[in-house]
Amino acid sequence: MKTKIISLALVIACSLFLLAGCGGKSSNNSMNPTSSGNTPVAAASVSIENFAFSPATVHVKIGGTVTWTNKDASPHTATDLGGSFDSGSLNTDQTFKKAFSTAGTYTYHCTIHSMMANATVIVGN
Ligand SMILES: [Cu+2]
Repeated sequence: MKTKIISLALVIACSLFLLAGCGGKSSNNSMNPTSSGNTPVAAASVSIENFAFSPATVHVKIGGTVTWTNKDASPHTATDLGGSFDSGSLNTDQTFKKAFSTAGTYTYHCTIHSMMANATVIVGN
């Protein structure tokens, strides 16, 4: 009987957590008007916050850098689907910096959370 109540509490806690994650994600994307600007920058920053990459798209010059910072309590990764970079697991406030010398569009995701997908780094002058 006691175990049943504990499992039920766990299920409810998990559902609340998922809902909170989704809410944070959707409200976050509209907050960054500079995200997908057409002008490439020499250095871009991406914060990983509320289970989302913010901004989801950055545009850097060839040779430019992108720095990711994990602002969540949960660990995250920034992992290129094409294999050209992988931050490994970043804990709270840890950063990962990558220089891009080849033009292209790099789509990356978090290997820990499948819903954190389709973020991009666009490299080109
Ligand atoms: Cu993650």
